[in-house]
Amino acid sequence: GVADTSQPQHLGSVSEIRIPHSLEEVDNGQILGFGADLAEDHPGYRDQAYKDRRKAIGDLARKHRVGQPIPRLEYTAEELHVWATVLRELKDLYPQHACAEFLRCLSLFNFNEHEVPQLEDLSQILKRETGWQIRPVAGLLHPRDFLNGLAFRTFHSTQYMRHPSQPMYTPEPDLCHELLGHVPMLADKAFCDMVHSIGVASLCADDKQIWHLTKIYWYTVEFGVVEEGDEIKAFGAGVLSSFGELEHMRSGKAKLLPFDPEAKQPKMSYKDGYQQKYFVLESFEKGAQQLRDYCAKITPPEIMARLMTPAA
Ligand code: HBI
Ligand code: FE
Repeated sequence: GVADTSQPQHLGSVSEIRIPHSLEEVDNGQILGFGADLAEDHPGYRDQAYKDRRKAIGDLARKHRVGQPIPRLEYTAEELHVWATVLRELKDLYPQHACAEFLRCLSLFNFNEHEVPQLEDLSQILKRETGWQIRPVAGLLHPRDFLNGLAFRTFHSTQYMRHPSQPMYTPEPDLCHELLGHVPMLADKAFCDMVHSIGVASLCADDKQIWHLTKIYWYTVEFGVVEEGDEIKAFGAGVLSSFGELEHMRSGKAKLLPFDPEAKQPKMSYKDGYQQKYFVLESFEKGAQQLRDYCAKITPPEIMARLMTPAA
């Protein structure tokens, strides 16, 4: 899975809040986590060619402007090999463990081992299916900016590949995580409604509320599971991208609790070990309703009226 390096101390103070009125006003340049030099615990730390490549791809994202097509990349044979390895490993897990919505959406994208998908093509498919889009970003984005993007039905996605030495691990978001973990569910309308409410709620949120929303995002979009008949299926990107995490979730060693956005969310555990608690949605429709209600409690009516409209 992906380790989340964001911590509450990175958040700006309440007085600095600027409520964006459009996606253009959402800053996609404030990257947390790894800079161009990476860090000792990053698998690419000693690989200058990898660092240069990652930086060049990040620079394209920094130059990208809303409304422009996302630049197409020519991925190297080595990058393609990483993609193919991760895809092969994960696609065998999906039929048994992923929820029906994930499986239905996955088939829309035609992911295969012969080419690395282009963000622009995936963004077009999302626009058609749910009105969502992808905006490229150079790395782990500040939580406030990342969540604000969701209010404008936009998912900020990295475009570089994880380091080839560890195809099943990355300490930061990378293309495999975004595409195999996040992008499929964004073609499902009820899931999108749920995530959109998290985004709208973030617009006027103070730092404490941003931190609460970050945890809500974590326990749904990253590690969420959903009831399906008398089974529990996964839709969270972090669960679906890790065989060990899937086994752990189903082992009975972890607690399965009903999802409640109003409740205090437990501390996120990351880096070492699996989640101790997973939160179960009754359905995406119910989750969307719960988050809409939460959102309405912290968001002024005029912002609700302007943004909580159906996707075009
Ligand atoms: N940035 N690029 C990127 N991708 C993510 O998945 C991501 C992020 N920033 C923050 C974040 N996810 C979440 O952990 C929450 O802070 C919202
Ligand atoms: Fe993620």
